[in-house]
Parts: sequence; structure tokens; C-alpha cells
Amino acid sequence: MTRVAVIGAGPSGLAQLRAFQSAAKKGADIPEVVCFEKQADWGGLWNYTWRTGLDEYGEPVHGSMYRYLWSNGPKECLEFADYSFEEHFGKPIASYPPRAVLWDYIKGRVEKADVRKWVRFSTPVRMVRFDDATKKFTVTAHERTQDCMYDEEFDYVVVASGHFSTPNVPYFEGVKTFNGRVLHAHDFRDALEFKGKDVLLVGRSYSAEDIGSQCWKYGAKSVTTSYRSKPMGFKWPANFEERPLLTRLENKTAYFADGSSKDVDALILCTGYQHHFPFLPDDLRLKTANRLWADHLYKGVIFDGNPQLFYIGMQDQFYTFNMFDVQAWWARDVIMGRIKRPPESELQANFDKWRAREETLEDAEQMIWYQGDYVKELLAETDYPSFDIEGTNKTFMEWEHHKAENIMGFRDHAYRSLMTGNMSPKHHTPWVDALDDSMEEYLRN
Ligand code: FAD
Ligand code: NA7
Repeated sequence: MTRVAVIGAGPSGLAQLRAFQSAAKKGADIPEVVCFEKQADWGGLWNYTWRTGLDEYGEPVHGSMYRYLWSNGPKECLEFADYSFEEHFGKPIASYPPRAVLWDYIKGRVEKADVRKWVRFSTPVRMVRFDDATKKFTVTAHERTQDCMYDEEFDYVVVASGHFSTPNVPYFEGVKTFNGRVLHAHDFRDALEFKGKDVLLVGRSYSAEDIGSQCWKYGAKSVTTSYRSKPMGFKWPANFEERPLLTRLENKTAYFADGSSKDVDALILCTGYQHHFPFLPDDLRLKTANRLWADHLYKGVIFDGNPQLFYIGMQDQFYTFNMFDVQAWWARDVIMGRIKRPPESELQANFDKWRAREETLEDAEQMIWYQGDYVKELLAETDYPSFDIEGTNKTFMEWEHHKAENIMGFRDHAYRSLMTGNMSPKHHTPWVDALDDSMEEYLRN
């Protein structure tokens, strides 16, 4: 029997499990699927951990999510086409759910699909090797609760281990003797730690924007973000400012590229993440920057060095859950022979086309249409329930405009579900005043 290993049970890995299960439900003969998950539960980053550094087994902690995190984009743009929010919660809910609400939603679909039995929890994959003679992979896994390592053979491997977990940590002169707390966004957990403090963040992307906003919301004395390329440019509150790049630190003083300085209590490096696959050898390991068209992936999914190896969710992301779904359905169909693997020249031409367009992209709006068009291309080739990509793109555009209007108030807006057609209600409390991020509080009428 054909065997498929899925590495990771976050949204991408779970999309792969659901893809196979949905084919089985329609009567298809599916391969045997084994999902290896390093954590004790599923949901990937959405499964919050208080731990930082190493976990109870000495494994690097996967989680980069923090308390009080609310979705940074409308939930209407990530909704599963085969399992709506309304089906899960029994009613329409507001558009920017806190982490716990999204985790519950992710779990709901796979619980309904009854695929937990396919997952081996607390089992990091240590190594994957491919044998050119037998055309099989050997996966070495480590079951941590019994502390036992074993090998198993597979015909296909799907890597869904995420790429927002291993921090990119640049060096800044003077950081060794800085008299304050220094951490990377990956280790940020609770904004209350910075209440009453002057906080400096390096970076200008989602982590800097959101962790800065969190610190401000939970009472930081001041928030300063420092950019390398260009400012974020939002209309920030009075005690929130953007400065050019940090050049050095001295005691508690930070110096910036424009010659200015500021005394700060803490430095949070929001400097992004590395695609990091310590369990893959050179010939199977994806090497790419965080970009919309990742290197080495045909159709954004098949590894160019091995036709039996797939990667899900490796792109930089506007689209998330439903894009992972479409990728997983597509990978499933190639594995099951429903989609004939196109010849190398065609795959390369397709890669070149997307790469060339990626290089022309100038702003977020163009990037959103680009990723939407990519999702559309894969969607047309599978039986994943079709959904309104144009409508999703337009919702993203509204989101962008709402952020430009009011960065601390964009989460107070509501959008229409592209899956059910129903309008979502506005949340009962403005985001700036909503300090309790529990699911009970969010779902309260
Ligand atoms: P992950 O969620 O990272 O899951 C990967 C899984 O693989 C994990 O469970 C991990 O334990 C497991 N794993 C890793 N290595 C191994 C191994 N060797 N063996 C076995 N298992 C392994 N997206 C949104 O749509 N909205 C948001 O608001 C949003 N906020 C975010 C906030 C933060 C702070 C971050 C970091 C990301 C955010 N994202 C958001 C993007 C996020 O990448 C996706 O939502 C989603 O979690 C990606 O799913 P994934 O399955 O690809 O990766
Ligand atoms: P991103 O989106 O990859 O952004 C990384 C940021 O870090 C970006 O602004 C970079 O600046 C900045 N960066 C990287 N290296 C440096 C150095 N050496 N000096 C200064 N600045 C640097 O990561 P995020 O963590 O923000 O977001 C990841 C995901 O988490 C995202 O999907 C969200 O949903 C949540 P640049 O822009 O290149 O000037």
C-alpha cells in the first residue's frame, strides 16, 4: 500500500489530512497517511504555549504566538470552503477572532473528519532520507513520551512544518551590554511585561506592527519601532513612533541611523524567521527566503529536486488556511494520480511565469491579487469547493484601507462571509478596550 508521511499538524498538515479524508469519504481508495507532530496537540502555531526556548523534552519550542493575539486579517479571507465559521460556531461571529477562537475553528473541522487517529503526537521527525534505488523515503521519528526512535518507509513525504518558528536574529552593536531585556518576537508572550516601559522594536512587518500595538494597548509608556527599508507609515497614537534603523546600543540608550537616540527598557527584535528544516538532508531541503513565490517549488508545492516530496504553506502569506487547503488538495491529487504530473519543462515554465510576475509586484494590493491568482490556478485543478477569490481579494483591500484609516481600530470592522454570503456582526467591544481575549468573551452576544 502507498504510504504518505505528513510532517506537522498545523493548518497546513491538517489541510493534507482533510484532503485525503474527504477523498475517502467520497469512496476513493486513499493511501495510508501518517502525520508526525512534535507537539502534544494539533493546530500548529495556533496551539498556544507559555514555554519559550526549549520544551519539556529539550526540543526547540515551535510556538511564536502570544497572549491577546487577535487575527491580523479578516477571518473571511481565511475561511475554509468546506467548513464555515457559521457551521462551527452555530452563528455568524465577528471578523477578527482572538487566537483561541481560531484554534477552536481549526480543530473543529478535523475533529469532524475524525483524522486524529492518523497523527502521532509528541513525535518530532529527526531525519528523512530518500533511496534512489527503491524510490522510498525512510523517516526517522522520535516518540518523546516513551523516548524511543524508529524508522519507517514512505512513498511520499509532505513537509508542513511551518516557517515562522526559527527566528532570524541580527546583531546590533552594544547589544551584549544593553541594560534591558532583549528578545526576539518568537519568545514574546505577554504584553503586560512591558506595561509602563519604553519599548523598542526592530522591524516593519506584521510582528513589529502587532507586537508594538499590543504593547501600546496593554500600557507601555512608549513604543518605538525601527525600520531598515521604509516606515510602516500608519497613523500611530501619540506615544508610538517610527525611527530609521537602530545602529547601536549603549547602556540603555538606542542610537538610530538619523543620528537620533532614545533611552529604552526593552528591545524586541521583530526581524522575521528562517525556513529551517533540520530534519532534511541537503538533497531534500528547501532553501528559500520568505517570499510570495518560494524558490524550488513547482506550482508552489512540489520540490524541484524530488517528485515525491511536497511542501505546503511555504510562501509568505496573505492567504493562509484556504490556500493551504488548495495546495493540499492539489498535492493529494498528484499523489493519487488524479493530476498527471506535468513534464519538467512545463513545470519550469510555470515557475518562471510566477517568478517573473512576483518580481514586478510593488505594493500590498498587487501582492494580494497575485496570491489570489495563484490560489485560483490550483483551485481550478482540484475538487476543493470553489470559492470567490475576487471577493476574497476585495475583502483584503477593505482590510488594507481600514488599517490605513485607523491602525488601532481596524479590527472593529466586519465583513461578509464569502462562503455563506452572510454578513458578520461587529464585535461587542472596540479592540482597544477588549483586554480579555478568551473565547467565551469573544462569543458573548
Ligand atoms: P505551523 O502553524 O507553524 O505548524 C507547523 C507544525 O509542524 C507545528 O505544529 C510544529 O510543531 C510541527 N513541526 C515542526 N517541526 C516538526 C518536526 N520536525 N516533526 C514533527 N512536527 C514538526 N495567519 C493568519 O491567517 N492570521 C493571523 O492572524 C496570523 N497571525 C500570526 C501570528 C504569528 C505570531 C505568526 C508567527 C504567524 C501568524 N499567522 C497568521 C501565519 C501562520 O503562519 C499561519 O496561520 C499558520 O499557522 C501556518 O500553518 P502551518 O501549518 O504551515 O505552520
Ligand atoms: P516578516 O514579515 O518576514 O518581516 C521581517 C521584518 O524584519 C521585516 O520588516 C524586515 O525588514 C525586518 N528585518 C529582517 N532583518 C533585519 C535586519 N537585519 N535589520 C532590520 N530589520 C530586519 O516577519 P514577521 O515576523 O513580521 O511576520 C511573520 C508572520 O508573523 C506573518 O505572516 C504574520 O502573520 C505574523 P524589511 O521589511 O526587509 O526592511
